[in-house]
Amino acid sequence: MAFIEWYPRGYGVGFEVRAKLVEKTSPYQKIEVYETTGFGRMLVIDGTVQLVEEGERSYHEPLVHPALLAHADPSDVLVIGGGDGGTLREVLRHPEVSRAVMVELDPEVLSVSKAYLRVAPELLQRLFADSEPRASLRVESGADYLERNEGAFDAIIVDSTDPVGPAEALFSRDFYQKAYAALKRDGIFVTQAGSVYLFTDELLGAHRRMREVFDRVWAYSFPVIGYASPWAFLVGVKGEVDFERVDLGRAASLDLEYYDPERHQTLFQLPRFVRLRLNAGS
Ligand code: AG3
Repeated sequence: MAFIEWYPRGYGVGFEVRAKLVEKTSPYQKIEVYETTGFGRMLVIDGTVQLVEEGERSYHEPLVHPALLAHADPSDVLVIGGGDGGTLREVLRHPEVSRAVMVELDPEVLSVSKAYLRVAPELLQRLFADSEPRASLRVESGADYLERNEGAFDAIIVDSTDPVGPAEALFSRDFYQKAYAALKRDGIFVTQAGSVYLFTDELLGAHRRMREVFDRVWAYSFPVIGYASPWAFLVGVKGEVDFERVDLGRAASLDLEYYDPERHQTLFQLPRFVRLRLNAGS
């Protein structure tokens, strides 16, 4: 048996699966967990692969660590989405982080993740019990939360689904403006931004809108296990944060598996036509 996620133009990314462990339909989306034969359990939302247990770090590391290592002192961090807990787990590996907030829209993603995924089960448990000393959970829309928290965060990390349905708003100019306002004077924003080859137009659109809002914007990519790779990420900064430099001293104690801070520049390697289109803003 196989599960295949179909991308545009008949491009599929598939896994051999043994069984479907759960399927739930929330008011927002359909959530499924499969047992794969080679990569542990797999979380699927609305037919799109969110993670495989044995490979999720290839997404969570490049989403979280470049941004936090580029910021001089990321003490207040906001995660929007990321209900499986993997992003927050990586955030909390930074001792500089004194307060992290995860804002997830769909409580069903949280409970399915806690019950079925071995990504961050204890962390989710502690969040539910409000007993995680450095982190807290809010179940609501990220945009609403941002509006009430101007100037509050050093870093904002968006771990969303694709820009259709419930996550579409997280790629709008209006949302980027709210995120910019929720950053402190010097702050960094990072978001997953889709498949470089298969969602190129979406990537370019998000990049263009971010450039209208942030002081500086960078696009980068990483090969993620389970997605149509390379996968794109977009960073926007406010004030004095240079995303081309990361703190290698702080990086050394993180013991990373995928993202290589010593080779930070390789993140910026993009296919030439994509780089040219990003630069041209079209
Ligand atoms: N967030 C989803 C990234 C987008 C995946 N898209 C796709 N497969 N079409 C991942 C959640 C992990 N914390």
